[in-house]
Amino acid sequence: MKRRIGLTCHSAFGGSGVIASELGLALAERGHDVHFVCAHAPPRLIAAPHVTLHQVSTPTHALLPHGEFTLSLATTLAEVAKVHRLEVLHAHYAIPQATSLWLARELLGGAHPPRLVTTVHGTDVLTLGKDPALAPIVRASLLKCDALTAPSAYLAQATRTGLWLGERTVELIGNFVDPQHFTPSRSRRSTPFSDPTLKVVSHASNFRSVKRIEDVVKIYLQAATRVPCGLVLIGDGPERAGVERLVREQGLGQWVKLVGEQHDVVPWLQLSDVFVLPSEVESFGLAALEALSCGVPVVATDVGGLPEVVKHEVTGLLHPVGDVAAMAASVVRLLEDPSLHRRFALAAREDVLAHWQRGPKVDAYEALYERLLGTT
Ligand code: GMT
Repeated sequence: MKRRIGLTCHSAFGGSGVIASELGLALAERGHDVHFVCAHAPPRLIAAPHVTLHQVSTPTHALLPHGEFTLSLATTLAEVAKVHRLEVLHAHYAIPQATSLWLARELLGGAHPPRLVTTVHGTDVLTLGKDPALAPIVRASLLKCDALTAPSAYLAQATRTGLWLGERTVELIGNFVDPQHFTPSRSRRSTPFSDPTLKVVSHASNFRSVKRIEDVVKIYLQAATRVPCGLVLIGDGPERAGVERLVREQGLGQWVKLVGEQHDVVPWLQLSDVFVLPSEVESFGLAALEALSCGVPVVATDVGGLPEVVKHEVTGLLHPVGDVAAMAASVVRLLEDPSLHRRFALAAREDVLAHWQRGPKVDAYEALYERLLGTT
C-alpha cells in the first residue's frame, strides 16, 4: 500500500543521515509519498526529485540565546504532517529527532495522529543516553514512540538495558548498502600517490575522538615499515587538524593524503587495498560495510556491532580497541599475501550481496509501518 511518510534526521555527514536518505529514496522509488523534515538536505539527498524536503528554520532570537531547534523541528513536523496527511513519522537518531516527534504528535492531537517510529543509531544512546543531563529525555522520547529499531543486535540490546526500557521491544533492522553503486573497481585503479605501485590503506569517518584517528595513523606507520603503502583519510571533523599537523611535522605528505569530506566515497574505496576502522565503539560501522561492498577487506576493532558487520578471518580482521600492533600486523598480512587478500575481498562482496542489500531492509521498514497502521 502506498503511504505518506515523514522522515527526519541530522543533516551533517554521518551514517544515520546516510541511512535515512537512502531509506527515503528507496521508499519514494516504491511509490510512497516521502517528506524529509530537516535543517538542510541530508547527505545523498541533494538531487532527489522524488522526495520533498521541508527545511526547518530556527529563529535566532535574543530571548532564546541557546537556539530551539527541537521546538522548531517539532512545529515543522506537525505542520508538514497536517498538510500532507502523513501516516508515519520516522526519526533517525534519538535526540532531538525523537523528542520532536513526540512534541509534534502532541501539537497535532486528533483521533488519528501519525504513528511514530525511531531508529537509534549509536552515539544517541551510547553517549548522549549516558549523560545524566540528557538520559531521562532520551529514554522518555524513545518510550513515546510506537516502534523502535536499531541497526545491530548489539545496539538493540544496549538501548534496552542502557536506557532501562524494560520489556519494550527494540527491533533489529540492519543498515544496508547499494552494492550496484558500492562496487569493486573493474577498471585500472588511479592513485593519489606519485608512486603508483604503493598499496593503499584507507579510513573514512567524521574524525571524532571515538574513531581513534591517532590509532589509524599509528597502524599505518607500523604497517608502512614492512610494506610500501600510502594512507588515504576521507572525511572531516575535530581531529583532522591534529592529523594534518602531524603529517606536516613528520614530512609524511607524500604518503598520507587527507582528502576531506566526499559526496561519493566509492572512487576512494575502489583504490583501497585495506580499510581500517579502529573505533572505540561503533553501533554498526556503515563505513566498514561500504568498504566491504567495494571488495575491500576491513581491519577493525572487535567492539559494538562491528563483529556483526565484519566477519573475523572471513571478510576482515578484528582486534581489541587500542591494539595498534595487532591491527598493523593484520594490515601487513593482507597487503603481503595476494591470495589471502583475494579470498577476503571475494568473501566481503559475497557477504554484502547475501546479507546487506537495501531491498530486504526497506521491506522490513515497510512491514513495520503496515503493522503500526493496523493493516497486517
Ligand atoms: O559514527 C558517527 O559518529 C556518526 C553516527 C551517526 O549518527 O551518523 O554513526 C552511528 O550511526 C551509523 C549508522 O547507523 C553507524 O554505522 C555508526 O556505527 C554509528 N556510530 C557510532 O556508534 C559511534
